[in-house]
Parts: sequence; C-alpha cells; structure tokens
Amino acid sequence: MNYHSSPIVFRHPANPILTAKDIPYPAELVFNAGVVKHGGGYLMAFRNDIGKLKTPGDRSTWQWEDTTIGIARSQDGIDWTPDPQPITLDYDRRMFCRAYDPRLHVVDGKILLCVALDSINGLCGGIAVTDDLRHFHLVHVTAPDNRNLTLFPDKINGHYLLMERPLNVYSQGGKEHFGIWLAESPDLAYWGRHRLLLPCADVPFGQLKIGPGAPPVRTPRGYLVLFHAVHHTSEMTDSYAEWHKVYSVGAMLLGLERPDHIIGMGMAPLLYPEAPYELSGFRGSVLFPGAAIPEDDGTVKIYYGAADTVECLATARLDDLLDFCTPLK
Ligand code: BMA
Repeated sequence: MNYHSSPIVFRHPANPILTAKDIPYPAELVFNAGVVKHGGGYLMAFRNDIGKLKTPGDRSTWQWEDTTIGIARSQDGIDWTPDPQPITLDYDRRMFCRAYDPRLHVVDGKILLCVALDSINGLCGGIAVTDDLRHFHLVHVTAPDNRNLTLFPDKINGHYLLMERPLNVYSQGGKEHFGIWLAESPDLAYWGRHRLLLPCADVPFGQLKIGPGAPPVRTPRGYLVLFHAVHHTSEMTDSYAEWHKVYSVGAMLLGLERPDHIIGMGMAPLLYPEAPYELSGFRGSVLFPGAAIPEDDGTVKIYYGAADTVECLATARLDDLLDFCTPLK
C-alpha cells in the first residue's frame, strides 16, 4: 500500500522546531515531546537520548547511555527556550534505567506527566505530578509490559481516564500486534476497568501496533485523538538491523459521553513520513505524535517526534481533522 500524508496537514516551515543544538546541556537526540498550554504560553517536555552507543558498530544493539527529560517554554508554540537543566523524576534506579516519551496534561488545573519507564523486568508506564516543573513525583507505575500512557483532559463521572498500550506478546504468538486500552481511576494512583478501545487490526496502516499519541482534545463533536500506527514494509526504512517499520500518525474521534466508543476514524494516515527530517535520522520513517493543541483561530498545532532525532510541528484546521475521521457505524 502506498500511503501519504493527508492534504489537510501542513508541516511548519520552521521544522524541526527543537533539536539537540538548542539544548544548553548535553543533548544528542531531542524528540517525542509532550506539549500543553499553560500560564499564558506553551510548555514542552521532551526526550533527550545522550551518550555513547554501548556496542559501537553493532546497530542491532544500539542503546544510549542515558535519557533525560527536558522542559522548554514558548510564547507562540514555535520558538522554544529550554530550561537550563533537565527535570528530576523520582523513579527507583535499582529497578528502572530510564524514563522517556513524556506526555503533558493539565487536568483540574494540575500539571500531570506521563512517561515510559524501562526496567530489566519489562517496560512500564508512569504518571507523575509536580509543583515546580523541575521535580516530578511518580504517583503510579503500571505493571509490565505497558506504556504510551496519555490522560483525558477531563474527569468522566468523577474519574480520571487513561489510554494505555499493553505489549501483550504472549497472546500474539510472540509478535507485535498491540492495541489501545482504556482505564479509570478516582485518584491517579489506583486504576481499574481496563478495556480494549481499539485493536490494531482495525487500523489498516497500523497492522503491527498502534499507541496513544497526543492526549485527547475535547471538541464539540467528540474527543479528537491522534495516535501512532506502525506497519511493516518490505523496504528497509533504516539501516538499523531488521528495521522495516513505518510509524505514521492516525486520527480518531471518541464520544463525549462515551469516550470508550469510537465514533469516527481516518482510514488512512493523517501524517506519513515524507520530509527529509522524517525519513532519516537515528531511526528513519518514524513519526511519533505527542500533542495536539487547539487554537482560537480554528487551527490545531500537532507536535511530533521525527526519526527519533528531532521535534517537529504541523498544523491543520480543527474542522478538517474532525471531517477526516469518517463516521463509524
Ligand atoms: C517505540 C518507542 C518510541 C520510538 C519508536 C521508534 O517503540 O521506543 O520511543 O520513537 O519505538 O523507534
């Protein structure tokens, strides 16, 4: 299948909008950021992989020495100024080795950060709170294997609502074939009512796996959700061993009263790797959406990591995005 980006999205001419050279501390790959509007401006939390390859020359074991999460601020959502230091997150270093792929939310006026956490016992998701945007405190860590957590902007029936993406390889014959799930909590710490929202089999361009990307946006027509979707291609998308994957951006619409009900979905990618900074980098052909910010002028800013190397911005009209989600019966 020959996919391409939808004509309703426009890459920003300033792309990439944040790269390692903008960061005032050691930085090598700056990508997969979360963004919220806060305090009259914009706030970004970005991933920064640094250090040396543990096994130089052997790309099949590429692993970076460390990953930090940085904060950057902006008045217009385009020009960003990073804080002087990365954040601290209080994960147990005997258990976990890194936190990455941050998502930012403001729920009930509180800033909430979701992250992925790697450990020798598996991949987990974490939810953290902060008072000062420097020190973050974990209030929940999932059991492995699960990550890509994103929270809804409102409580539903008094409960926080979360999208998550378990990596349930055992039931999939050891292969990737993962979908998006929902869970609820009265307090962010205790989660229950886990249920499947969208299996990847329902996404034509996400046959390997899909995962929550941008936290849901409340619109008059439903919650707009941008997600990442991964499919296999016979072409080598990166010289990384066995790397035949393409990560693109999909869109769906969930009911306002029933967010566990999908009312519309784009059956083709919204954004597909095409620009040079998307096609090559640490890992080519990877688009990883982390935020969708609606603006007063009817447009939406879409933030996404590109090629696991830089952070980018695209824009679309909200009405076009909603129309893009074909109603489902
Ligand atoms: C996923 C995550 C993302 C990354 C993507 C492509 O599994 O690790 O952080 O952007 O792979 O490498």
